[in-house]
Amino acid sequence: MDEPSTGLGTRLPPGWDDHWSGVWSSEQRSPLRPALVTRIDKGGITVSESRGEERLVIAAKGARRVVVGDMVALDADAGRIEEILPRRTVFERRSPGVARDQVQISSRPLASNMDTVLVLQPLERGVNLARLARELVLSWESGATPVVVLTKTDLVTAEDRESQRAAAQSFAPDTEVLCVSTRSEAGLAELESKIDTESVIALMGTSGAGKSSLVNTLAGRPVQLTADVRETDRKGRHTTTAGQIVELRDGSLLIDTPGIRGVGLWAADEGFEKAFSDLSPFAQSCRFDDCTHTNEPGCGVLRAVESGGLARERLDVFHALAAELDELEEGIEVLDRHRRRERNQRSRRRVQSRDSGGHSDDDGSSDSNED
Ligand SMILES: Nc1nc2c(ncn2[C@@H]2O[C@H](COP(=O)(O)OP(=O)(O)OP(=O)(O)O)[C@@H](O)[C@H]2O)c(=O)[nH]1
Ligand SMILES: [Mg+2]
Ligand SMILES: [Zn+2]
Repeated sequence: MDEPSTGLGTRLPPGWDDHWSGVWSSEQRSPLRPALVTRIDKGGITVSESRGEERLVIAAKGARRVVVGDMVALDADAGRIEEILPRRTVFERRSPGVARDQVQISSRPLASNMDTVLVLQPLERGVNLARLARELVLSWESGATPVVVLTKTDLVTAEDRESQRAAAQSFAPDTEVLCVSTRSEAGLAELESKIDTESVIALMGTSGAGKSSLVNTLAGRPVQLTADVRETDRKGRHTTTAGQIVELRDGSLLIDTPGIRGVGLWAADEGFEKAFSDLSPFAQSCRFDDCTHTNEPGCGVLRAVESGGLARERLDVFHALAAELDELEEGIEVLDRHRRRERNQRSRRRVQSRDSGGHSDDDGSSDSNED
C-alpha cells in the first residue's frame, strides 16, 4: 500500500505509524529517507530503513545527540543522519558526576519514542513501593504510559500475590498492574495483549526483577541485554554500547538501554503529578494553595491520612520524592548562576585576548554524548 501523503512508498522503518507519516509530510524532506536508530555503540550508529535491514551511518553536526529509538531523516546515499525527527517521548537522565570543581547537573537524552514502559517488580522479594513510586514518576515524565508488571508469581501464594497486587495498585493510580511468571507462563498472554504490534516498549526494574527472562520470553529467543555485556566484561575493556532495539516476536520493539534502569529523578513536574494523582482529590480541599501537606492547618491530605482514606506510607513516599526534586531544582539554580558567571568571565577573557592580539575560540559548549 502506497502512502500518498508522504510519497515514501512501502519501504518504511520499523515502528513507523500515522504519527510519523504526519511528521514527515509536514515538511519537505525529500530526497531524505526515514530511518529508525536501532543501535548505538562504539562501532557507530546503526539505523534501519526497513524491517530486517540495518546499516551503519554517521550523524551530521546537528544530529549528534541521536539516541536509540530516534526516528531520523537520512541522506541514504551519503549514509548520514541529517535530522532527528521531533521525539514523541524521551527518557532523560541528569548527567551525574563532577566536572572540573563544580557539581554538574544537566539532562541528557537516553532513549526516545517509547509508547509503553514496563515497570517490573519481583513478587518473591516483595514489592518495593517507594521504588515503584519513583519509577512511575520517571515513566510518566518520559511521556510514555507505564504498566506495572509484578514478576515470578509462581514463587508466591495466590493470597500473597493478590495482597501485593493491591498494594502496588494503591501506589500506581491510573496504571495497569499485571502479574506474570516466565516460568509458569501465567499472565504472559494478558501482558502481550497490552502491547501493540507496532509499539515501542522499554523496561525498568531493579537487578533480579526478571527483565532478561521477560525479554527472552517476549522475543522468543535468547537476547543479550546491554547491561549483561557490561557485567561479563571483566577484561578491563570499556564497552560503550549505549543501547539497542530488540524486535519481539509479535513485531513490537523493545528499547534496551542500561541507563534507563538506573535513571535518577530529573525535573519531573508532570510525571510527579501523574504518579501521585491519587492525592489530588484530597489536596483540593487544602486551605492553602501552596500547601506542602506537612503540617499546615486545614490540610486535606493530612485529614485523609487521619481518617484512613490515604495510607501514611503513601504520603511518606510523596514527601521523600518531593524533597528530592526540590533539592535537584536548587542544584540546577546554583548551576545556572555558576554558568552565567563563567560565561561572563569567558567573554571578558575573549575581549582581553582580542585586545592583546591573541586568538579567541568560540563558546565551545560541547555537549558530548559519552559517559
Ligand atoms: N521462579 C521464577 N524465577 C524467575 C522468573 N523470572 C526470572 N526468574 C529468575 O530470577 C532471576 C533474575 O532474573 P533476571 O531475568 O536475570 O533478572 P534481571 O532483571 O534481568 O536482572 P539483572 O540482569 O541483574 O538486572 C533469575 O535467576 C531468573 O531465572 C519467574 O517467572 N519465575
Ligand atoms: Mg538481566
Ligand atoms: Zn495539604
